[in-house]
Amino acid sequence: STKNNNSWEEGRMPQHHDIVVIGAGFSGLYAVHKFRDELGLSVKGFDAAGGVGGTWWWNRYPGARCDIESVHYAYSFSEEIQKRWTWSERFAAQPEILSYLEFVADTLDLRRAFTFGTRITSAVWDDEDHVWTVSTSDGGVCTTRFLIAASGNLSIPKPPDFAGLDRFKGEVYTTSQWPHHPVDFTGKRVGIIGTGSTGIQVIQEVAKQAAHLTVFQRTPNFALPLGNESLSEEKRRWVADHHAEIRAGARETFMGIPFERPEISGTLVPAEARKAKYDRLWSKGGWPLLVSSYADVLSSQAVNDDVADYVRDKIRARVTKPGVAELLCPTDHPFATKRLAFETDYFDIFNQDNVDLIDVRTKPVEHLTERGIVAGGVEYPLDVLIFAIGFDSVTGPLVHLGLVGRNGATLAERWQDGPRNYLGIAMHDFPNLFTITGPTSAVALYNNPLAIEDHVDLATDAVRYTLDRGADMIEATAEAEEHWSRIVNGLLGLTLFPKAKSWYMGANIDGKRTGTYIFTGSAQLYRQMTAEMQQLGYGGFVVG
Ligand code: N01
Repeated sequence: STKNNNSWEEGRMPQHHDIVVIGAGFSGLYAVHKFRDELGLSVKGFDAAGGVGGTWWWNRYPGARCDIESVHYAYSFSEEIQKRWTWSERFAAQPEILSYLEFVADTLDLRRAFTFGTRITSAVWDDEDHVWTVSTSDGGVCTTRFLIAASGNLSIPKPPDFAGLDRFKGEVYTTSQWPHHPVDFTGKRVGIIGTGSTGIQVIQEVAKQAAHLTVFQRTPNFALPLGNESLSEEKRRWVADHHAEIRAGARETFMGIPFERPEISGTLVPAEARKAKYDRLWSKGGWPLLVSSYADVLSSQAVNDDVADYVRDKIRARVTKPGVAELLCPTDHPFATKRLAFETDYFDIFNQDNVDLIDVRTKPVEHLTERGIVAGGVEYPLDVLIFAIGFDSVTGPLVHLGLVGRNGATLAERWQDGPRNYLGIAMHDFPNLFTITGPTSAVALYNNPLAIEDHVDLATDAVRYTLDRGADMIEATAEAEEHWSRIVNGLLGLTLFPKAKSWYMGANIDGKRTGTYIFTGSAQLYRQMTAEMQQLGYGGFVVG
């Protein structure tokens, strides 16, 4: 495969590395550190972005913020990093998280491992030499013994496919490809398509500035109060100094955040007590209403309906424009089966005179004109159009790498009927490849920095295990894949998640097969299963 490559034709052997890491976000940075600084291997990293940060490099839209508390949305592996960094808010905004990742990269001297502004165009397995041949968008080629895909779950934007988009004369932005200069909405008529986590964040900011905002909503989402606040100097210091204590036991919980965890079913609790509990959890802000309410909130329709009713009543209490509150109440999917969104004044902004909500289920977007959007036969004139329409999630980032495994098997073909792998991180016929946060690994419902550390630790251990045995190849067996897929399908089947048309289910992209994309067991269960696999001497893998 390398023989067609330019550098090969010029008679130069492609450069060889022990490890190639794809991505310089939370995953890729930690992977470089582990493989280079702990295992002492030669490591080369690539990222399409202009710098480190991954999702936090790309998603610079106004309002971008993490909805996991800053103390938890951080690495845990280094006591020094935990102590030296302080967070200014309970929930950090994008610029601060990006600065944090830059700080980590500098502290550990990680930037020099990477070539930025460079995409992987293909990676082809060589079954004779047991190496991957990696080609990049700058025309480069290299070989590597092990390939670490740290390309994230939400890094391939869903392309907007609205008729007439090229005719529109106004400004067009996609939230995940936001420009690096500030965008001024003052005096402008802005339209936003998409009301997921991203849309809900950007809408709140634009509504404060724009002359007029039109929100084109297809599906209303459950959005809970975030409860953000800035942290005093004293609190910041305290949090940094007590990091370990605050996070103790986090990995042994459902989401990797030490929330109180109920053991009881909501069906066993009288209505009044349920309401009192919801009130208490609601006032905490963030995830507790989901994670700390009842053990069966994601598996019992009745329990889920009860929480959903509670949230809908909260929406109705805030939205005063006639008819608008009902349009903002989610009714087509159970609570939290689409990823929860979080807000501060999202529902209130719809009471403003300069904000309109258009329901594109009853008034579908027909096309764009030079002046704006035509929906339901009405033209909405716009100066600015913002797409917050999501991603080809979970599998998209891996399929886009152009992976070709043994015997020319492409990942795109292999996953036509949905992803198949072992423990979410390895695949049969794709040896020496580790997919950090891969499909069906514990990540969508597991606090990502900890999930990432777990997956990278596992990949590092697998490589060490292989090399320690004098071997140069490790591969998941087809039987292990089969076994894993029965487990993850079974777990998903116990939940209400299949009832939503969500990215969790692969249902947000036309033509994509819906199915099991996420691990719906707990972080704790996933960790137990991977630990058991390791104790069995890499059970389900062949090392050779
Ligand atoms: O994307 P989404 P996102 N016409 O897919 C709508 C993470 N995140 O970027 O639901 C009209 O959730 C679509 O409508 P529908 C988080 O994991 C985290 O918002 O398909 N509308 C939906 O409303 C999150 O889940 C933070 O009917 C169209 C929206 O666009 C994930 O990223 C912040 C449409 C897409 O919602 C993705 O969130 C932000 C069409 N043709 C994001 N196509 C944190 O705080 C799509 N839509 C950590």
